[in-house]
Amino acid sequence: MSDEVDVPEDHPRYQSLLTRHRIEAGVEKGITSTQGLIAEGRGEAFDYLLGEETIPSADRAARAAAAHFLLAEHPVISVNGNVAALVPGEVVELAEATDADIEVNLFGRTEERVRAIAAHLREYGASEVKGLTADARIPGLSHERAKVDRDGIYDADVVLVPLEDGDRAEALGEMGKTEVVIDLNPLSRSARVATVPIIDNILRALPNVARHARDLSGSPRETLTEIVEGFDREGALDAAERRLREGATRESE
Ligand code: PTJ
Repeated sequence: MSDEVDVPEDHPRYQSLLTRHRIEAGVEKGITSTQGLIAEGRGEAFDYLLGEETIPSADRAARAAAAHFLLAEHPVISVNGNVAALVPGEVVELAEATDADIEVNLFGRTEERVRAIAAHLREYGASEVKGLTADARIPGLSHERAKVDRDGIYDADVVLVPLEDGDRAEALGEMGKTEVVIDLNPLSRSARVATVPIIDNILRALPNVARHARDLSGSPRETLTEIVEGFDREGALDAAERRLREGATRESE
């Protein structure tokens, strides 16, 4: 997508300018909310401090997430307006690599925006996108993110929850689901309660989970279970927070 922005790829801020451009284009296309612009700025600040790279603990988290997805009976990738704008092709790729469903779930939910996001994901190759039926609710949530499809997130055993600092991950946990969270902020509410917090930019994290899923596909269930059980969630959160506070000075990431 190098022709998306009018700056050379070797520009030091190329990735961040490209990201901003995608979010802006998402707002213009009616898939991203204006709040999404603010969320993007917040994420960018954390990525700057993180060194705009995947730290080793985030890579281990991505591998554990891939193992969870491959072990799952019914994995679902939840998509909001920022995710749809930033990584539509990567969402479809991960869904294909792990046989997962894709479901649109929005904080600022309007039927029009759910439909626009579903159409956008289909343009990138998604065969089916859930989220329009919204015939079930996540118990304990009063806002629009509670609305889910009965045969989608409601029925899922593993849910990928990217880019939301909120209470849905905790409510999904209370339903007995495993949540994989992608968020650049290790202090976000969602990251703090996740079974697997991946503290990384979604632009790097999603392709990384898909790559691990492809590497691990065909592995025996015992191998996948060992990866899942060996993952240290507290350690991953601590390592990311240390990187943010101290920079790349430690080897224990
Ligand atoms: O499309 P909707 O209506 O569902 O609304 C979505 C937004 C993102 C607007 C809504 O969920 C929101 O307001 O989110 P917050 O509370 O700002 O949280 C977004 C989180 O995502 C923050 O913790 C950011 O650090 C993080 N974040 C932002 N961009 C990225 C990111 N994490 C990973 N990769 C990014 N590119």
